[in-house]
Amino acid sequence: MLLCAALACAAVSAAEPVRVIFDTDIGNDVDDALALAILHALESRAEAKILAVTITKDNQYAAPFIDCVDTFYGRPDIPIGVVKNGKTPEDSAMIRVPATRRNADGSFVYPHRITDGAQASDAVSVLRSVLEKQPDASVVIVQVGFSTNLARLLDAAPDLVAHKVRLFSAMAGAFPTGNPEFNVKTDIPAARRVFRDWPSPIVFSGFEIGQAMLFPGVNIEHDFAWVANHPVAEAYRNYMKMPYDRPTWDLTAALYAVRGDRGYFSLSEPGTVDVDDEGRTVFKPDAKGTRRYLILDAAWKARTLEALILLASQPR
Ligand SMILES: [Ca+2]
Repeated sequence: MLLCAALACAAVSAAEPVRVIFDTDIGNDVDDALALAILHALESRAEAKILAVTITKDNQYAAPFIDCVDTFYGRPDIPIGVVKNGKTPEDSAMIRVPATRRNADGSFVYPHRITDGAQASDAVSVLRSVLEKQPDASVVIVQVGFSTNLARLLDAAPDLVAHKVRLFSAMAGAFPTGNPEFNVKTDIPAARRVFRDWPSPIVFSGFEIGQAMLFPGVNIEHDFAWVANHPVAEAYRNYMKMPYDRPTWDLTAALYAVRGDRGYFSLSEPGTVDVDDEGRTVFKPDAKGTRRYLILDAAWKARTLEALILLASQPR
């Protein structure tokens, strides 16, 4: 009797998967690809549900690469939206090589349907149509690139954002102070708009968090070897000369978005975040503020990094 009661209790209290939208500048650094792998692993564990992937790197191979990864994990129907007239159009081998590599018979090594970003829908349209279908206060946005898409969404549909989004998990800035960080300084007006006006709480993973935990390049060769061709491992090999270790910036924002209650990080006091003209994030403590930043406790660092490595390389 007691056992049945306990099981019934566990069944009804099982958490719903976290509804995630992943907004990425995929192609500018390899941590975006590892972060997407983590979200897929968390979806396989029924902890997350990837509602859409939207892209802020305005390059033709960004959407095809995302399509490769989503299809690789068995989820080819996740909506993909691309920025129009966006930042950083530069070529990137980490997305171009996996998205174009073919087998001897001419088929793609990583099957995908979008072969040019021009075929994909506009990111703001995708964000709107996906959010409209979600319950109120249910969606977590993981933004690991520039704020271009989310600033445009906030301009276009502020009420939709206010109703549907529960949390905004951003890899951006440096805390409590630091140099202008790439994701912020690449689109300063958009970052300023989002970090000042976004209606839900925002939790920042600053530059210093990912910098303190390096993804070991050796794990790319060992832990992803369960399959002959892995699009994320291939992206890693094409980003820089192997072997190299790389900061886990975007991975930390993805992990926090889904497992925010697992003690991988602690949180700063609440406050406000403004962006100065050089792209620095300026945090001001404020008891009524809704912005916080992650703090990495030394005692938890090894455990948190191990979670990132295991989830990123988890077999599908
Ligand atoms: Ca990124």
